[in-house]
Amino acid sequence: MPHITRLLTESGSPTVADLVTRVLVAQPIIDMHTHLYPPGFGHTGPDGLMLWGLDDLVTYHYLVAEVFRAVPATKLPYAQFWAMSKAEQADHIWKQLFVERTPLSEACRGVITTLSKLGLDPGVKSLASHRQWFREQNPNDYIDHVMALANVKSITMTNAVFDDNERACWLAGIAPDPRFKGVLRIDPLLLDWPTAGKKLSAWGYNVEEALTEKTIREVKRFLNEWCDRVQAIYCAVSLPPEFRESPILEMAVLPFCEERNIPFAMMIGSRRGVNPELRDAADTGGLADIRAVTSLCQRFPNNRFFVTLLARENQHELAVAARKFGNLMPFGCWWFLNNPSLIDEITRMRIELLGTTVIPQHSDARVLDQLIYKWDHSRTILGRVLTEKYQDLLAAGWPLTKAEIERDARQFLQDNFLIFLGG
Ligand code: HDL
Ligand code: ZN
Repeated sequence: MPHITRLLTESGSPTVADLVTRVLVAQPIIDMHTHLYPPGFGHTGPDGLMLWGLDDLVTYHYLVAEVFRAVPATKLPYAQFWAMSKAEQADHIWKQLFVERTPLSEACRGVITTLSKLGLDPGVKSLASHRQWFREQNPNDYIDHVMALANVKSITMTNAVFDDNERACWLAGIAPDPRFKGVLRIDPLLLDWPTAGKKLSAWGYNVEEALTEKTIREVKRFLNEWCDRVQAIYCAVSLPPEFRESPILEMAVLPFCEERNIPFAMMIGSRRGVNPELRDAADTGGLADIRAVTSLCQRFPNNRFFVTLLARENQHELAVAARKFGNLMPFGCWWFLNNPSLIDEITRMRIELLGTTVIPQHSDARVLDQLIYKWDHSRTILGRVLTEKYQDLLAAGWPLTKAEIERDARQFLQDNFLIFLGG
């Protein structure tokens, strides 16, 4: 009996695609990079860090950028848009991108998928009819509901310690929420050490601009105290395309991460604020230099590096670099790459070069509800790519089993992350 026939007979699936889909849907996910927060960080009003529900979903910064293409600032000035209430902004976006135009973009389709999966009619002309349903949701229970719908078992946060609002929350005392894991995000420390150093001094760390032994010791104390406070499972930074090296990274951060035995995540390629009027949507991306990554992997063999790059053109060399360094873990299709055509291309390339030893996706969700669509869409694409790869393997004579497909799904969607965390 041909292997494919045995596989399908044993699994009771009519096709390989059906079997792969069922296995991926059933596999709980550990989402290794999001901007989500539990309710304790505030879940309403302009300072609430937990974004959730209809108006946050529709005013996602990706959609803000897109609506200013449909109605340019010459017609609706940025200041006039930002003066609107969040509901008024959402109504404007809904009218322009979902009623006057077909919601074909990935960010638009995501809202449609989310509403449909929540059991709400995505074809409404006005959002008003859905607002009552969201008002009836309890934010804490809603987190469980969304995680169940998305089959996400753990949400990894991005805890920006240099953000005054978030830092104040932590200093006021935040009860840990087992559904959320902390990550210490330290962009200013690497991007503008002189300014960051002054803040550390104000916070009671005895540092000076010169990277003296005392300063390095105090920077490590800062990192240690905040990793304890947020219970960070790794440290992270987003770096511009021009990033080549950083003394503070090499003298303080990486030695600290090695001593604490936690990975360091570098997200390289973000060019901040090209259009500041768009606020969170102000940024664009650029080509990074893979040598900045390989140099660190080579010179810091006892450190572990999660790396994601923002330029499509960097993806192949990142995958090749990962063949050279076991302490390099490529992850996700980040930001402007988180679109079906590019997720397909990148995932296919990574599996062909690295097999099951990568982390194919993170959601980067900023609004809780987005977990539903970001993972539904990514599971579909991962399933399509894996189906093709399994069919190729079966054609080569491999006696593929359902248990192997389940093991692979577990590695891709949780174990590769957990194992790399533990070192
Ligand atoms: O720096 C980052 O972590 C990026 O993901 C930015 O937050 C970006 O604005 C974003 O949300 N991308 O999806
Ligand atoms: Zn992010």
